[in-house]
Amino acid sequence: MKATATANSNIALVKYWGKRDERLILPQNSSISMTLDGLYTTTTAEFSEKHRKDEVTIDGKKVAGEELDRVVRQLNLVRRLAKTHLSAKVTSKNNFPKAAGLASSASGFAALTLAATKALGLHIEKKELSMLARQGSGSACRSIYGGFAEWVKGSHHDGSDSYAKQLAPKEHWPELAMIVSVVTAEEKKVKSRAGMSQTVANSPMYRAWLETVEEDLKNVREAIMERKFTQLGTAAELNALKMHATMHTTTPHIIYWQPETITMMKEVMQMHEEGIECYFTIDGGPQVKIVCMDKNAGKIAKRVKGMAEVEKVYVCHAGEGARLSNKELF
Ligand code: 2P0
Repeated sequence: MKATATANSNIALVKYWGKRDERLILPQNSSISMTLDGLYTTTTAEFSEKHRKDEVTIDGKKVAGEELDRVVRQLNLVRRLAKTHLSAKVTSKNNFPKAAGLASSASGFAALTLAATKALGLHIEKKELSMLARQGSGSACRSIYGGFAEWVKGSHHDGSDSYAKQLAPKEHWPELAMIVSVVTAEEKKVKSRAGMSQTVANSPMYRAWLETVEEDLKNVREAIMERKFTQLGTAAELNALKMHATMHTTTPHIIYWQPETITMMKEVMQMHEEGIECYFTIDGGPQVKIVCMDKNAGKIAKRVKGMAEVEKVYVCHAGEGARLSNKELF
């Protein structure tokens, strides 16, 4: 009745931005991501009569309110499948700052879903596991897989065809790197969930996002399969800027960028001009992630570490999918 799982965070190269069903977490568009080796969450879940109610601790702090409700909802999904009413104790640890635009909800809900299903003795195929994880947090469905994953948006109302699948394992492209820099580790004020919903409701750019995202998906999918770095970086950078354009033009506007974010984007452009080919991508937060080839990763990381704006740098490559672990947290 107790299990531990680790899942890595993932960064989208074509972003998930907008839902068509908020309860089931069904997206407006498909998305493609790279699972990162350097950023991960480990979660232990135990179901037992001795727990009177669900108790959740993340990074040493007991969680309450909306954060607790989201975990309890996910536990309820798993309990329903296992036909049990047992309460759970859940302890989770991230090796990076959470809720700062580094996809902690992706690794967090992927690890939670795997640990909870295993603890209750359920044997679930990856596709189904990704659909379960999706209902905790959309991007979590992609963290079930290592390497490169696509979350296929699906069209059914019940979400039965909205799941992630692997495009290529991590061994497919070890020469690709992603440098994740942290410019401010503060938790963000507008969560992605609220930002996304408001953008769909009133950004005049949202229609353009949907009209052009299929092209980005095609370019990024092909770039991954054929290991075409320039095509990958160009398409991913454009896609991130388009997503932020929808946020900048929603009312009230959402601007996740900090002055440090712009400085970092300019630095990436400068390095690129100097002949160090690299591209940026940015999610629901101020952090800039740099896509580059491994041969340049050391040089780029050194430049970035030297910037006053940057607090921390993680040099990542494609990482593993969600997996069971024997390192129990309690
Ligand atoms: C992504 N993001 O594809 C996009 C890009 C943020 C920007 O997935 O409401 O925490 O839990 O489904 O997964 C962040 O959104 O949102 C996200 P919910 P989630 O990575």
